[in-house]
Amino acid sequence: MADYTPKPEHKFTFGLWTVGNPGRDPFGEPVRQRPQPHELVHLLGEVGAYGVNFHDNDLVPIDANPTERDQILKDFRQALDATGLVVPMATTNLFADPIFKDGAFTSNDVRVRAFALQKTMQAIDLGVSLGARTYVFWGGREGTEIDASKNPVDAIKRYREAINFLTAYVIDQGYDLKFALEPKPNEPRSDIYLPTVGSLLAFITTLDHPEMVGVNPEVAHEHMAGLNFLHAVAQAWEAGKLFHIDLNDQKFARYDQDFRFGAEMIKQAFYLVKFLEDVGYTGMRHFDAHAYRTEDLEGVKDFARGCMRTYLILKDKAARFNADTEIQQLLAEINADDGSFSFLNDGFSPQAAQRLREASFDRPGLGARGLAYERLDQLTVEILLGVR
Ligand code: DIG
Ligand code: MN
Ligand code: MN
Repeated sequence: MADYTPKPEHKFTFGLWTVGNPGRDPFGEPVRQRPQPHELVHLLGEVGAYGVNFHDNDLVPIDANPTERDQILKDFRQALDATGLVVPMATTNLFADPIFKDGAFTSNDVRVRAFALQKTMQAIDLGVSLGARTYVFWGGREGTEIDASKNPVDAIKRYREAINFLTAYVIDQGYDLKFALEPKPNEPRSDIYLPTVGSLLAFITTLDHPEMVGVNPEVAHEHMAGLNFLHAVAQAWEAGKLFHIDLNDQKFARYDQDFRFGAEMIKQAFYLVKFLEDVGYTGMRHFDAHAYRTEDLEGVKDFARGCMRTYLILKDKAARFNADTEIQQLLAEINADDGSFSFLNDGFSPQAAQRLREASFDRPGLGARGLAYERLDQLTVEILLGVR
């Protein structure tokens, strides 16, 4: 029987806000106690995680006094030492406090924008002090309910100014830190700016230091937009911008469900794991998800174990797919190339254009060609069903 036990080399990480989620939702009060940060580190150590991430205020409450802060950080560091967990990523909570009700970096109030920058600088310092090398920006409140309130061009410019200011701050501090921008199309705002991976990849090219900035795609968020998550991740990877990834699951056309990885759309989860493993993605496998509201603390541990176990099972399925001779034979046939158009491999040249003009094609024959995708997909499904 294959071993699906999580190990440090798998780089599975969770945010404090995931396993610490008390189960509140818009229609109900918390159903679980929120453990202390150091207790959550021990919980993650118990289930076999590699690392733990946090928003500044997941770790240090926004109104904590210096004594409380010092104690929290002392306990947190002791738990990291005791469990061996690391802190690969940190981020700022720029969405919970009422001050951010109309945005943080894109707020119409310059005082709010300035406060958001100050808070983020302090949170970057905190994250770096605990070992973070990746810094995530999720602009949950950077959006609108009414577009009369804000010119979207101003909003984009303000977001750019904030990221430019903060990359310059990181350079000035000499931090070894990269930024990963996380898109989401809506919720909590009716519409959120820069809503998809594609939007952010375009935005990054307009920054002062684009080399420091990548994306943090989340399964649920691209699904909320009705998009193919694998395609979004592949474009980010191909652009050298897949700096982090938020794994979870989600029914299409629903609110942000942040379900356990693989809980809803197992085939999409398989293609994602296959991609990450095939291309040799070396980043964190971060689960930005939380347990069902029905669960107690033991259920939260089941949730965390399930995220990691499903990833490892799908990694094993991907290896089976890659080793399946019938599948690989089909793929070889589908992608067969007799080299007769290799003169196009180097792109345009007058010679290539001339040869192309002279080429003839069996258009009806090419149109009639059977591609055996039904067979290929059935074989894929049978691997997932465990009969191959
Ligand atoms: C929500 O999907 C966001 C926040 O939880 C956090 O800022 C980010 C970290 O991965 N994901
Ligand atoms: Mn989400
Ligand atoms: Mn996320």
